[in-house]
Amino acid sequence: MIHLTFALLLLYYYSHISLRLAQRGLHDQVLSITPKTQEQVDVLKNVSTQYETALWQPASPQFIKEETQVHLFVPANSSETVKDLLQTHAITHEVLLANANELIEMQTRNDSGDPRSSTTFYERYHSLEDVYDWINRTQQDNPSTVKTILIGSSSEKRPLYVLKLSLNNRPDKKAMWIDCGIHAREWIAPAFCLWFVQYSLGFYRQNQDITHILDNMDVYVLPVMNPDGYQYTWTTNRMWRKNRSVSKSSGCIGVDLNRNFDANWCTEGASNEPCSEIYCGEFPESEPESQAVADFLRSHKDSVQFYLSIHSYSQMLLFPYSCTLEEVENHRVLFEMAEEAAQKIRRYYKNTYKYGAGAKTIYLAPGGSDDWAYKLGIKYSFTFELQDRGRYGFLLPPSHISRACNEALIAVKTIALRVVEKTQAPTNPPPTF
Ligand code: 9B3
Ligand code: ZN
Ligand code: ZN
Repeated sequence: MIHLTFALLLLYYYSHISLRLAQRGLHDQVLSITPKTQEQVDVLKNVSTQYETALWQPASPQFIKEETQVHLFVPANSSETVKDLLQTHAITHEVLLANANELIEMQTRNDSGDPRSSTTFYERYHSLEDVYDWINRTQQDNPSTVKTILIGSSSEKRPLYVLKLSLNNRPDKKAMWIDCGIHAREWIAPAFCLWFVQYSLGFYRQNQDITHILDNMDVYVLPVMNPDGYQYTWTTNRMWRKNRSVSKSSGCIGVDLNRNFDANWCTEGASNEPCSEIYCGEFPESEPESQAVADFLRSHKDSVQFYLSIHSYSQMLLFPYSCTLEEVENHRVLFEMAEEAAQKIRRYYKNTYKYGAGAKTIYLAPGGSDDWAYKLGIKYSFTFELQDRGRYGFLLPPSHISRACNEALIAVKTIALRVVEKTQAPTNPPPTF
């Protein structure tokens, strides 16, 4: 009896402690902070580099400026220190996500597929192992239309597989390329690549638009361009962005693959500091992942007309250039394509996407894959930033996957149809919208 009372007392005592810890924000949290003065900007730059935080937005502390929102992931163990520091400098913050751990748990739950769960495979996030398994199954189940092509391997020697969807054998067929998951923590991106493949295979000859697209173009899909980083976000650090190659000089890990391409490489908007989140690498294409993609596209540049790279978050349809404020020669055409795609998303999904040249719409940033592909000669080149605009950020709940992918899909179809229209005289009449 005494023991039971004691145990109950203990239980009572500890439940109060954990309640108090929770109230003081001792979960991993995401804060939204808008610095008002240069001093506050400097404090934030310090906080985001010195503490165990992860900057969600902007991509690097160098872009923090007055009157623009900063989204900062703050792990529980730094929470008090960071909040005290903000308070000392009279910096106000809002809590965007009060309990990030809960969301992370939600995203990795029942990955292997509980047969009783009501969501489909495509409405969940998948571990790297599951993605590889899915690639295998997809190819085996569609032997006449899907091929897997090994284009290279990652720095930790994981294979980089591209799926080639070829729904008919017309001669001299053009092609489009989609890559997902350059950045490890942007989980909605690989989810979109899987979604797109499944939709293409399932709705060919059902949906007029996808039929017209696939009749005129083969599709190359790289579901995870950065498998090492993706794996690392599942096992160790959900907020990891770069790949996992080791820098000899500093011991820091990771190159930002979207700063490693040969397009005004490592100029303003990238960093030559290996510990930075936007480290450009030792030289252009120094990383096996970017080199594999660049080699593949170089050897297929005559057929590939449309390049697309999927990222998150912030809801933007971007096209070159990001690496300079100069306009590309076909700026007007790309702008109109993005505009039409954004209008469709607004009409069908009541959601807003910004669109425009990267440098003017998001930030000046060199070394990106879309700019490089454009310079290679792929004149229809885009980067999509999918949902959301910061409510959940990189931790978009699985229940949002379907909407996020469907709206991106409508944008892809809209642009792909225009590319088909512009790059070949169609043998079928083009579809009516
Ligand atoms: C960046 C560059 Cl360098 C580019 N060419 N196109 C898009 C972006 C934005 C993404 C990035 O790498 O920072 C957003 Se996550
Ligand atoms: Zn990204
Ligand atoms: Zn992004």
